[in-house]
Amino acid sequence: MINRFKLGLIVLAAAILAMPFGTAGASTGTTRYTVVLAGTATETGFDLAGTHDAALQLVAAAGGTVTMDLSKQIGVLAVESANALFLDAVRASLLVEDAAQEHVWKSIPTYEEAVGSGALTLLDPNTVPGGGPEPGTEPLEEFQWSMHLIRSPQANATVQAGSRLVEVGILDTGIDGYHLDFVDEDGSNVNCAKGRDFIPVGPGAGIADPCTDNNFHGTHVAGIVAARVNEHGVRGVAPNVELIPVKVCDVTGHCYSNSSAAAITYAGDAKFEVINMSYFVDDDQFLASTEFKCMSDPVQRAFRKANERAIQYARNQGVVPVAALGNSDSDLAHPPEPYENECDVVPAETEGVIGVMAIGPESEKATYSSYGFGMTDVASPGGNSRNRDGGEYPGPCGNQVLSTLPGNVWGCFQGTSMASPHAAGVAALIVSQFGKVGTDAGETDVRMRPQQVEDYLQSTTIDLIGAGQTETKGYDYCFGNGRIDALRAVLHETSYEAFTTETCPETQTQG
Ligand SMILES: [Ca+2]
Ligand SMILES: [Ca+2]
Ligand SMILES: [Ca+2]
Repeated sequence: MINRFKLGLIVLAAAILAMPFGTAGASTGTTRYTVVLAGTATETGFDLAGTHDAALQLVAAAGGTVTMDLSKQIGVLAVESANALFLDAVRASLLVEDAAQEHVWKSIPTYEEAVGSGALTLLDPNTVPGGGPEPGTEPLEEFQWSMHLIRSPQANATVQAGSRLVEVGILDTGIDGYHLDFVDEDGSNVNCAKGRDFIPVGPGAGIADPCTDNNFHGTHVAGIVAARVNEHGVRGVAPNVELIPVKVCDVTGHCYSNSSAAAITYAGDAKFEVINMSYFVDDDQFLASTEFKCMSDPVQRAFRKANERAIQYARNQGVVPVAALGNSDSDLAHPPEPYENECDVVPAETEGVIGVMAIGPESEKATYSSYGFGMTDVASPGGNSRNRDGGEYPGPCGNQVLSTLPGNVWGCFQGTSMASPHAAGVAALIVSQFGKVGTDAGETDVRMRPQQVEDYLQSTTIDLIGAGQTETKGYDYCFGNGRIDALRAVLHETSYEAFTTETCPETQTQG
């Protein structure tokens, strides 16, 4: 294990140095496209009405090479082509509903950018509480305000710490599957063999191994869901569930539309119980890419259809999709001019996805967190760096979230990216506690309808009320259904409970 770790660290460092920042193109001379085929979504997949072969012939005749065939599940082809007229050729066919150049966007910083800007701080390994940890707690658990806020240690100790049969797909930059904090006497709870790397060949691809995190983001997210209770580092919300690394974002922090659609589809094929998607668009990098994706724009429409069909497919296969709402402090129900409300943040606003906003240690809205009536489903700890009246939360991370980083390191980071995996972890605890174990094609699986998991998550929250804001009693535009609570969730405790916190920014209208 130690040798493996050292090797991994050296290779990782070399890989990062070799990667130029801000580049995320297709292999030389070719362009990547998303081709959305005409047909009908069904309960089990996508019905092309017998046109599959014709569609493949059409793409080939237009000079395209299919790199990922998702037609059976969602009627989408990922294509590379060097033909400048490829789009004109396929768009002219009735077999094609939409086709566009693939969306690529920068969703997260590189490791160097995050450390350089001070957003990511590494924990000094000597920073352990005076006198050592409390008996029965993890060495760094005292600094994990986020876990205490949602009462996951109590839920784990008294009711449910997660079933190894429950698989949580981490759609991100990969997971350092050899990190000490995922290992106990039963081995690592990161399933590298079931992991997938959907990053296209290119300068940001990094090491093509789902259990090597070429960035840092995926490992931090994964530790929040399921770092083990193993006398190392931290604990996750659901320490005993299985983590599956699925790469959709690369070394440079760019995420790929086709990779996202393929990863969500794969989660459905593999019947993961929960997926976490802590990626979203908040940076204009490509084709005037914006946070909001509009159906009126042909490029954004292809992106949306591919990913929305994938979410629907995955849900039909029993997957609970959980996503970060974004870090631009936007009211997603009232997008700024010139956007209409039909323009969505994808995947957070997609039908069937649990949208998660971020709160700080006092349950206050994190200054950066996006929100919006009908868009926010739950509030979850993501960290909040602004100085509060009461100062910082005690500990090396202050008001940020402490979790795992590649190379047996731990560190502090914040964002709705951190809020979402806390909610995904509670969803995984709910499935572990209330799901039915069954056997499907020789594989043991846990089943619980995604709608029911969502209902359990949302009906056991603690209502958050902005001080003096009567309209934030009950469901509201800012905190959604309220703060997730792991203990109430595993007990299915739905009695009304409320907590009054700071006021939220005014929204234009209610509803
Ligand atoms: Ca641990
Ligand atoms: Ca499963
Ligand atoms: Ca409320």
